[in-house]
Amino acid sequence: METQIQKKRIFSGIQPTGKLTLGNYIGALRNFNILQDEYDCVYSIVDLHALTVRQNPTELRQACLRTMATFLASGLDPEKNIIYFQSQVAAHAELAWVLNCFTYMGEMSRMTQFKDKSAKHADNINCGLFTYPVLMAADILLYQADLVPIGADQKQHLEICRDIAGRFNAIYGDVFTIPDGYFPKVGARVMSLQEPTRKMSKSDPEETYIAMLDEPDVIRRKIRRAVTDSENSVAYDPDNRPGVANLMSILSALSGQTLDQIAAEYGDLGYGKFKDAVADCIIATLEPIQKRYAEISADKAYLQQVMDSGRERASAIAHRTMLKVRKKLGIAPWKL
Ligand code: ATP
Ligand code: LTN
Repeated sequence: METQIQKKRIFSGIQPTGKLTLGNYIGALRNFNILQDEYDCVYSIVDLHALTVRQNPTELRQACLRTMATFLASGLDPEKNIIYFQSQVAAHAELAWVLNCFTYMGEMSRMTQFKDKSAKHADNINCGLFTYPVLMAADILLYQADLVPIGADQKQHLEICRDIAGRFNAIYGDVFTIPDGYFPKVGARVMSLQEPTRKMSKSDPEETYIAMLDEPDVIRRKIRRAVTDSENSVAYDPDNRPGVANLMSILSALSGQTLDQIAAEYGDLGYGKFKDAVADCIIATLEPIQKRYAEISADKAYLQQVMDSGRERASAIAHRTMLKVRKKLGIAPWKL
């Protein structure tokens, strides 16, 4: 008899806010591609998380479709991976409520993303922003994920997810799989091109990030203008020379060269030549993705089909977890 080996499950999410950046690609999307053969993968476009910041409905809709098309263009196969919109599976909001009742205010107020985002949106520090990590925990736990590919900025959120799951399991038995993080070896935190001590973020101004869909001349211009220093030598010293270190990490992540090899090759050639090499490498990586993006985003019927099938397959898994959770908690449906 043929024995089927159960693959381990991966879950990750990306917010449909703005344009996906090179940071999202190196920190997350590229790993999604590497992992798709070995694991059973579920990738969510987390539109409910995006609502923690005020959104324009038309722009949100466009960003949702753009994100889905970028996932597919980057090489994710919708047959092998479940790709879907978070808001289409009601169980996310349902489990988030349950987990809210197992999470402490003190835990949430320590979250650095909450502190950063509250400073950025001081006029709208809403409860959703505060409990954002609980919804993220619900995302992951609903699918019983073993591994979560994310950038370094999400480490703290994953730890909270593990804590909440452990707390729930300690009371009710083995309900949730406790997930591990999966981080890129290089490029887990791609930094802003203008303020290289802050992470590159798609909700910051244009010149601080490379968008995955930026045209080659835009990429060249942004890299040329990237903040470095006055030393004019290429050496890896992230504490004292974060701008150069960031460009070196980007080149290393995309080309496969080590930081030492990059320092040896570009050490004394000057920043001009080094920056050209970084821009060339980014353009060569993104160009094929951009070509596929143009084809895929024009094919609305295909996008609709991926969206519908993703919703159905995701719902089936989420439903099974929710039945288990409901039974443990003592809430309906019961058999009378
Ligand atoms: P926003 O600026 O809207 O908060 P973001 O750019 O941080 O968004 P997310 O959708 O929140 O992007 O993140 C999607 C994934 O990309 C996460 O796994 C996150 O860790 C990763 N990621 C985001 N920014 C970077 C970065 N600068 N370097 C590496 N990984 C990143
Ligand atoms: N919080 C993440 C996005 C996100 C996510 C998830 C990532 C929401 N749900 C589940 C991994 C797993 C962010 O802000 N980057």
